[in-house]
Amino acid sequence: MTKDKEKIEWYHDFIDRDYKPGEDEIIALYYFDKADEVSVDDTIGRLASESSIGTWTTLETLDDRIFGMRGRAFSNTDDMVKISYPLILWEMNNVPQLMSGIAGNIFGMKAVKSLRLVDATLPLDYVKSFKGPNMGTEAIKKIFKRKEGPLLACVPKPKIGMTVEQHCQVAWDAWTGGVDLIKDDENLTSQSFNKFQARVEEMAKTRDKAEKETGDIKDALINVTAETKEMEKRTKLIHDHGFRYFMIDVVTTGFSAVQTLREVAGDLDMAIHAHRAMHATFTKHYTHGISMYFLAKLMRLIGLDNLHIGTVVGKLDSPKQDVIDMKNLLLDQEITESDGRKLKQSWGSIKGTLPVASGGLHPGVLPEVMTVYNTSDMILQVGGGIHGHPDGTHAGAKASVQALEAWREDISLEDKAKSAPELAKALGKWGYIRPI
Ligand code: RUB
Ligand code: CA
Repeated sequence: MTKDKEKIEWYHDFIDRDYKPGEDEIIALYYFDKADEVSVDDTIGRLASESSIGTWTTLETLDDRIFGMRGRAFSNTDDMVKISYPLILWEMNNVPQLMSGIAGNIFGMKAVKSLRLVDATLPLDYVKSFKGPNMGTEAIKKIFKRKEGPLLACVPKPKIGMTVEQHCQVAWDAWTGGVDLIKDDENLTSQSFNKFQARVEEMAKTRDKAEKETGDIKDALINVTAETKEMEKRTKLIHDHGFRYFMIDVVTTGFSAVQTLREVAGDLDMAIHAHRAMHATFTKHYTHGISMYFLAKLMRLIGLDNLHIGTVVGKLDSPKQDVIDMKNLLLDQEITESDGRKLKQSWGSIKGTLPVASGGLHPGVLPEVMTVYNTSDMILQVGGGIHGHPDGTHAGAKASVQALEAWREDISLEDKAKSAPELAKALGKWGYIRPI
């Protein structure tokens, strides 16, 4: 520990390249673009210091015990660094506190022009303090009584503006066309034209009718996004109307609210659908922010049952390797390190989270998405690709189901279309376009 009183800076005391972190430590991986006026060591020392016990100057209040808790930059290149943190720094079952540390002040330091939290290994002792998903991948069996997925969801479009009556008509058309889940869009909550309680009540009636009509189990992803106490009330209302899922915009509501609603989901034995609207404000650029990969890790940890992770072929950013990495992160129990992309992670007994492919999908690209995901433990969400069908929502839903049948039967969409007129019409309008 630094005893030199004249010395002001002690950042380099947070660098220890001989250090071998224990299995019980959190290890964070950052990309950084350092400021011109500092060295790489100045930078990584600052990152390890400000994210753990340190500040800009040596302290008379520091003792060896506290110094022993410091973050240590133990491995780095000119733009990547791994920092280890003893578990004592972190409160169990408290994601906001974790992020205030490893994604807090350091992002604002003058020492970095840009900074990105790429991933962090969370030790099993920390992971075990969280519940994980209430159902996750088991929902396919538990709710839909099916041995395997994928589940097919549909979001009514126009995304907001429809009355409850119009919303339920679209839901009926999609449900009876073969869709399993009707998903509210991320910015539909309880506006004057579509009040939450009325939507829940009418959707329950529509669901019951659709189940009778089709003989299939139907559910909905009704968006509870609001202030936290209000979300608890809305979730209970959804539960009281017989739905097993509810939806939260997890980024705009925040980690604390999501942890609260995870408790509610456990009490009511429900499953949570996580929409990630606003994530791209900090995940999009690979030189700054927090990776979607690490956000996905936090969502499985807290216990979301479904999470949007991208389509590769659709309208929203979703590079193929990222989607595959996240799909594996959400479904597998053991993750291995891939240099610069992701760190190792054990999940213990935490259930898997169902990955959701959504955004610009239509029947012409569904088999391609299934090939990328290479698992039936997933959910496909199609909005415009159903409601934009030339013959309307019901035909659009049937065309999506037919495209999935083609994938299962391992035949081309053209061949399937010969006996599937709705699919033929969908291919006639959209072909195999990849919308941007
Ligand atoms: C998709 C949609 C979802 C996006 C969100 O509608 O409404 O909000 O999938 O993006 P459509 P992501 O099927 O009409 O494009 O899934 O990447 O979070
Ligand atoms: Ca949407």
